[in-house]
Amino acid sequence: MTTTLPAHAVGGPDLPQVRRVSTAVPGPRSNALARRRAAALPAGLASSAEVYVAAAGGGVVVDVDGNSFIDLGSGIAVTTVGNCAPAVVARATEQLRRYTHTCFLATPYEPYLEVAETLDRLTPGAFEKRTALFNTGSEAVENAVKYARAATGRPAVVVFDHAFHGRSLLTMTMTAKNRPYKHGFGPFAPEVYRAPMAYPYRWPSGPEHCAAEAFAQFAHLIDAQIGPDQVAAVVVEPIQGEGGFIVPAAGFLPAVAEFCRQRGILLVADEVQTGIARTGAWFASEHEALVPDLVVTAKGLAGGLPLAAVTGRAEVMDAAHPGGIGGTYSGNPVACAAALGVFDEIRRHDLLGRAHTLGEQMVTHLRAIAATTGVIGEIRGRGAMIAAELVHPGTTDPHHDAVTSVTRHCQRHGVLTLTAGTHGNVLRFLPPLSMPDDLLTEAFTVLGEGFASL
Ligand code: PLZ
Repeated sequence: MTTTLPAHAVGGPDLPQVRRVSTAVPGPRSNALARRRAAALPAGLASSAEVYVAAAGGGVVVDVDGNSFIDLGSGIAVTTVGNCAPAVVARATEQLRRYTHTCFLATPYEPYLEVAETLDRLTPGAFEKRTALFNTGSEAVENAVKYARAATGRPAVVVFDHAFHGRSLLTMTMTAKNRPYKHGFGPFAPEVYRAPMAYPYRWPSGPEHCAAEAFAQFAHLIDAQIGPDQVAAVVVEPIQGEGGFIVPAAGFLPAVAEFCRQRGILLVADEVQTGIARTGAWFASEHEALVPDLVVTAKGLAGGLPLAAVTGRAEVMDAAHPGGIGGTYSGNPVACAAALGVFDEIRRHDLLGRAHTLGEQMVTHLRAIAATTGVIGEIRGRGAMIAAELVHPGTTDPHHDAVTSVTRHCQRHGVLTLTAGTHGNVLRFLPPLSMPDDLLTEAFTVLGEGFASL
């Protein structure tokens, strides 16, 4: 049985930009697909929404029952330039007609070079750089560690509390949270060490001590416990994504960077969630003038096609021997063409500026909601990467149930949101930058009603 799609099931910005819920959520067609799913897919694959997609574009996702949802998730920070963005569709379509794959390791092609040249130019740092392409964020993080080990000859990797770096063996090990990511999947990879994150809202002695104390503990871990000459790399998200949009206390990341520089430890910025215009800069590292040795990108890079990259200092990237790095699909030509379309869209529509504007609007809406409820402990983030951490009123105790109930309210009323945080108590907002102002306002009105109904 195949579900018949609604007639308007063509995505992109021409999709009617409306919120419309005309069935129960999920509707009958989504329910039919859910029954097929239960019989065909394993339980370990979970989805946060119960509706199945027919088309998406601009600021909406339309489901197979014809309901139109305002999208505050962008497929987990991927469709930053909008779903089916015109330049992405045009470039990818043209590429699909030429060749779909040759394998860059077998017969190379120009679109790969163009993506690499662009990232070499755009990433922080005036030095000579190189870029290698991969398929997923996990794969790229894993390869960044391979480069760092090859270049330094050292084994250890230092990561932080609340980090998310992926689901492969090494990157699952680097990820902090046990459930759902690690539970039952060990043993884990060796030589991964974890330092506290400078998380101002939850720093025990108060936010004003956060940067200095977190840095002291980080330095102690490396200098006293691991040994600085054993550490290949420190891998850090400039704003932690899955961890709950934690913006490290000001000054912490620059101190970490200087510490690494003095000890020959490579600084790897995992910009998989923050990179490519999301925070109002090409890279979130720029907000604190951080110049990482290696930058990892994925998600927003190719507008929804699987593409990831490691960009870094030429001498580090050239340390891995010829043939030591690769993969059958890495840097697929259709995904590369899509990435070139993403760069076009960002420039053409000043999406860095748009990320700032959307972010300011979201913060304003959230502050208004916070004034009417006791459960918003903190509003934080940068650009179009904004979150609200929910707590039991009058405390900082995580309020997971409030997140679940607001999320459910939003979904039933035509707004798709995502959650995050080690305690699952963070609502995160990642609208596509193609979101019209009025739709964003409408989404936050629905969100406010969700809070009011708690
Ligand atoms: N690094 C900073 O945010 C992916 C995870 C979804 P992949 N985040 C979404 C899930 O539950 O698996 C992510 C990230 C950061 C690495 C990754 C991993 O990227 O493309 O999912 O492998």
